Amino acid sequence: MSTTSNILKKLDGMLIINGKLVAAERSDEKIKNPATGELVGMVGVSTAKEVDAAVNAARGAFLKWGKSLPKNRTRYLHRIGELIEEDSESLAEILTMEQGKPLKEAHGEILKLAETFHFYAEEAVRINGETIPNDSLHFDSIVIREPIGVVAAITPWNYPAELVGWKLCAALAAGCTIVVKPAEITPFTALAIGWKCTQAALPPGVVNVVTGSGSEVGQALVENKLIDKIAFTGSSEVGLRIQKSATSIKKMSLELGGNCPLIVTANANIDDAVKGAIRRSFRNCGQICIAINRIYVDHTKYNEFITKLASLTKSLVVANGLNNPEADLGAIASEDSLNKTKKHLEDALIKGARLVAGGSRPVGTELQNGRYFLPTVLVDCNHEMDIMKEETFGPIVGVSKFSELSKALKMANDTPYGLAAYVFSKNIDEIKYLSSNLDYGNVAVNNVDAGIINAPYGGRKQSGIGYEHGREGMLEYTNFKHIRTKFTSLDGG
Ligand code: TAP
Repeated sequence: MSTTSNILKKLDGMLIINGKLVAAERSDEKIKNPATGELVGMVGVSTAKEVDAAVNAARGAFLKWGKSLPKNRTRYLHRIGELIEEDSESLAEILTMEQGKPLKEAHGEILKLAETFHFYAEEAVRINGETIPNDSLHFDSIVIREPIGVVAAITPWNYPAELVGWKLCAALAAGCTIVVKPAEITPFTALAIGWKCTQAALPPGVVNVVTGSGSEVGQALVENKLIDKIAFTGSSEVGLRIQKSATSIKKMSLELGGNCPLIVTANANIDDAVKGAIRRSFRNCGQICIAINRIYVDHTKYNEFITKLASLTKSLVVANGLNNPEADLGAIASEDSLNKTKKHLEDALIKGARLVAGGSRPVGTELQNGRYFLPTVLVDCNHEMDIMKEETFGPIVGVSKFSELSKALKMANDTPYGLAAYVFSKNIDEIKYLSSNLDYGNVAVNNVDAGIINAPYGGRKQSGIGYEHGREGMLEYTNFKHIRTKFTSLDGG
């Protein structure tokens, strides 16, 4: 039996509570491979008692972990990172089997997860405080940072490794303990990460994983009074529900949806812009919060851009990501994403858009049982169309032309979201104008990789509150404490 099947067998129907894999009381939830419809495994539907056990374990573990030496936390985080690297191929297979993305991409995600462990291992020893000037020499004020306590991490299915890792690593580095609730359709990657933590002999209770639906298990965590912070990534709709439904005061970071624009100016390198658009519209089948949903192209470059975009899109390979590790697109993870893609396509066509690539399921018997859709490009779009206003979270993009840069900027900002925006231009004044005025937490210029692990990453407006990545991502798991001390002067001053 392969290592991957061994790991899956070990995790089947399990939860991770207090440092142990424990069989869930109820484990009748089927996880199916979106590329084939085959069963990947059975997963636990945690009961209220199991959720409480996980939270209590994290609460108990916090007493020691929160006071542990930062350099010890560094050692554990590096060790887990190493274990993940050692098993990266099997972990990537598990990710592809439950999520559908091509194996090469899944492997890249697992390696980035390991990098996150190493990054926060180093940050753990840099939680510095401050000294504050007082109005008398007899007083000293210092401000220190202390870990918040117990964190509930609620994560989506599109990046099942990285989105757990950003929370888990930053929380542990800061001295918090954690209960992770991954998305119902991609639980095994999170369980495998939790299992790696137990293999690294992390003290029991520091990392716990419960599985089951958001409305029951996620909501139970939100309402649990022993949880000090909710670290959530998911849709704006669920983020708002979580914010409204907490029954006690808790810290929250909410990393939510996006509707990200790309502006291609008259001074852009069109080949680079097309390549960027392809990568950020169709990678992971467009199921990424920073996906390019809508593109605005200067009228002088419009025909060249759409011709090249359509041609390159048609050349992309859609395949079962396990058998074709290098495919450009794998299966779509969620039925909802597929349905929304079709709905946005239909809506745009009715309202006058032109279809220049994709628009249907790919053909081929190998793909017939999977959830697939061809990467799709719609041109001549406008803001009457849902595709230009709502996040699709599928392999489709809308393109529109503009004649004045100020109008392109206005359209790009015409959204309740504020996660990421993209610009292609070789003109320094255009770059300054757009990067200063785009109302987004992340702006990428002449590239489409808006996030790096050592820079803060977060949205504004309906895209959320709080930051992940970087030192800022770790400080989200700390509280300030001001300590003001009065001294009696020994020198008579
Ligand atoms: P959601 O449906 O919002 O689900 C996210 C998580 O919340 C899942 O674990 C879900 O559980 C859980 N959940 C659902 N209802 C809940 C409730 N009432 N209380 C507590 N938890 C609840 O999002 P999704 O469909 O998985 O992911 C796609 C969305 O995530 C997109 O909008 C995307 O833009 C956003 N996203 C944002 C970012 C950043 S960094 N801003 C990154 C990735 C994705 P179940 O799925 O098990 O029901």
